[in-house]
Amino acid sequence: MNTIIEKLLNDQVKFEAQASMQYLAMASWADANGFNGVADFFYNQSEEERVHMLKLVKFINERSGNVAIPALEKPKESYSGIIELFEKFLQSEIFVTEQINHVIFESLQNKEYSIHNFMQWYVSEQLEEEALARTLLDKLNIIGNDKSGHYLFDRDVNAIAAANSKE
Ligand code: OFO
Repeated sequence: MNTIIEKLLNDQVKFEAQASMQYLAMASWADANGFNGVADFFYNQSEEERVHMLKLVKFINERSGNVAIPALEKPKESYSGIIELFEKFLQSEIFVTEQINHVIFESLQNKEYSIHNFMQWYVSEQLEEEALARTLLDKLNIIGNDKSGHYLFDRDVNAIAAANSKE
């Protein structure tokens, strides 16, 4: 495997793993602070990111590349409230999208068309996740700091997410 691409795919393994651990920390914070719906939402997101990471690990191995399982940074653990949680979610998704775009750019530069093809799955995934993060954050910004609004958001977050993914 082209060494530039191998390095970029390994970096992407780290970003997906980092997102998974970040969402796990966010789920745990929500769980500990009485937001059970938000906690379930982020437990699921954490699981999804782990799947994204695994898909890359398996792909690199299938293509006879070398996988370097990365050390991760400690995720942020405490939050001022659920608005900050969803701001962090959107920021994290935007960051991952930028990194995926970089892998795609380099695959084309290096004429690695099968990598380019493989990465298209991540492009669609990011489109959905960024849209979801924006929708949920928009809703929270409408609600503002109203506690009963947060209660209803927490109760409905999984339904909102499911409805959004069908749009
Ligand atoms: Fe891995 O899908 Fe978002 O970050």
